[in-house]
Amino acid sequence: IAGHFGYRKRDQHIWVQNFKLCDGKLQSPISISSFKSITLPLPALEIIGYHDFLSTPLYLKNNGHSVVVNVNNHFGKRLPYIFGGSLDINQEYEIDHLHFHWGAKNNRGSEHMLNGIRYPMEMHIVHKNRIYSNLSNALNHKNGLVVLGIFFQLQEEDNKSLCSIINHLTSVRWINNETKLNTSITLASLLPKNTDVFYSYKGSLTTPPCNEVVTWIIFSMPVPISFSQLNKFRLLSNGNNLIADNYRKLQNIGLRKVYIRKL
Ligand code: SG4
Ligand code: ZN
Repeated sequence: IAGHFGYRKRDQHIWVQNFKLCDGKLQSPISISSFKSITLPLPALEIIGYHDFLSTPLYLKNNGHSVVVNVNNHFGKRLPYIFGGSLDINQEYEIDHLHFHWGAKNNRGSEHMLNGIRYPMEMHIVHKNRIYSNLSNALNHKNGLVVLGIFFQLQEEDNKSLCSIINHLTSVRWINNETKLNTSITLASLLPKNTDVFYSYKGSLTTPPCNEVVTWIIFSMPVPISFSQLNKFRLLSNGNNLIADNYRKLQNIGLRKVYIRKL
């Protein structure tokens, strides 16, 4: 969708020259602080179909900016979707794809920061409003997308739930490489154990064209990943450079409010 853009400091500075929206007032990512967030008595986020195995074949692709698992629509089967929480009543958002942002070093990689912490990786599960026919149409509407943000935290042991994806990373080392996963996955296995506590705010795509159409939902609890698993993401390349450090610099919160749902 976006064409060429880079993540180095001098590259990020010129995003706005080619993509005017990147200069807006509702940009992402931001630094989130639990103290500065507004507690709301929000209902739980309803997460439907996340325990079902995704329809196969599932494709893993290196698009030069990230590695993406595309979720395809399967005739007769409803895509996993979300509603409730901080989302407008009666609006349902169905999954489109998921992708990752990671660092070359353990002290960086996540796009959002939470209470001063930058995690080594952040996963985005991108959902589009069911009223729009596809992702590019949704990008033209303020209520077009909801992205779930999930932080990863290093631990000693492998996270078994990530194996089906990580085992295939060597097959998508180079830009535009695509491979079929040989086992299906459930989205539930990729979520934190606890999804009751989350932050929500109005923002944008964190990449060009930076459309301000995203309701962000960031889970407070991180998901574990081992050092050796994270290292496999770090080998991915866009042809000229490693993809690692594919996170956008923090954007101003401005007049926005960040809400938190607690138990
Ligand atoms: C990544 O580059 C994805 O590969 C893109 O997905 C995604 O664009 C982009 O990030 C921005 O998404 O959740 N980080 S983000 O704000 O979802 C879109 C595809 O190009 C439009 C499919
Ligand atoms: Zn993302």
